[in-house]
Amino acid sequence: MDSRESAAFSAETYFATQPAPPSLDHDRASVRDFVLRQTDLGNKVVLVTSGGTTVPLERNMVRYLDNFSAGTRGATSAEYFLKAGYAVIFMHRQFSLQPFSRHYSHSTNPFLDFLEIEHKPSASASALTTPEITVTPEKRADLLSVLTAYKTVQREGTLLTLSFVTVNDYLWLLRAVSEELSEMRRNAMYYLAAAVSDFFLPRQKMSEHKIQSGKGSLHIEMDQVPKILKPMVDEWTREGFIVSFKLETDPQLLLPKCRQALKRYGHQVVIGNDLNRRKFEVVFVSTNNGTLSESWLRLSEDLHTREIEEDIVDELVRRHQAWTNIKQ
Ligand code: PAZ
Repeated sequence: MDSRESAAFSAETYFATQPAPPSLDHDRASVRDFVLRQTDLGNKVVLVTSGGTTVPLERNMVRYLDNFSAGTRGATSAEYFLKAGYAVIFMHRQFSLQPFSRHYSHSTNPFLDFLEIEHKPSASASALTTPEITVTPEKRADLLSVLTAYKTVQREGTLLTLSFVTVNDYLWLLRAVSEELSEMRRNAMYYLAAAVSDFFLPRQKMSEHKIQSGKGSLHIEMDQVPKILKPMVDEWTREGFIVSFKLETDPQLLLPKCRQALKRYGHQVVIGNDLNRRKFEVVFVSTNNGTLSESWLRLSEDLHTREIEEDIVDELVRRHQAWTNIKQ
């Protein structure tokens, strides 16, 4: 296959030529069980994708390209969807942020700093004191609220967590999860917040072993990752409510790119965000009776303790409700 041919991989060619990850059947079965259970319980289900995908450069991988994303958007949104009564399939990049534990990330808020060792006096004055672990008093209220929500979700079984690393893992898993979730028809939402690589190296072009540095500079020609929103809308999901994200760094490009995506794929909502403003400003682009509608959602500066994902999720829950009310 020469590079010009392969530059236009369709989704069909992609899945016919790239290998499925070994965990795929197991993950698909767990999604099937989850969907059945949530259907019985009468819950709506949202698939949240989160974190960045990698592109390995070698089969025995030493080096890879990575995509920017800490997984904050996905992990935070998943929590608000759970709070709104949704069951959540959280499909995230391995080791990126996760709902609930994200509050105690080891780098920004190390949980060990929340704990104290107390030496309680023993019954007999001569015996050694017994050390006990307690929570720092000023951290207790926050921890209790996160822990209560976490335990409730665990007890109710409303969160299923799956992981990916490479863009190949992501594509195979996304297709499998979407097909299983499509059983829920309009009660399913797809919230695609992961940062997915646009280019990849097909397995057939990958060096088997570590690329050697002796030959001077490195030239790699990558192929384009297929635009999977098209088959997702047309084939993998049935009447599901699909929300994609568009990240740009040039503010002039943000709206045109969102409009283009909506027009090209015909799904329900594109949420645009600028890299440097994404924590306090996003734009919803959708169509209303064939007319393009754009609405900005901004956190005002005095609300810096609020998370924008709470407002994003509120708005989507409202729109999804309207979507489920539409009679076919
Ligand atoms: O994970 P994070 O909070 O650091 O970043 C979230 C995001 C910017 C990756 C997400 O909001 C997004 O825009 N995802 C889609 C990226 C894309 O255009 O492919």
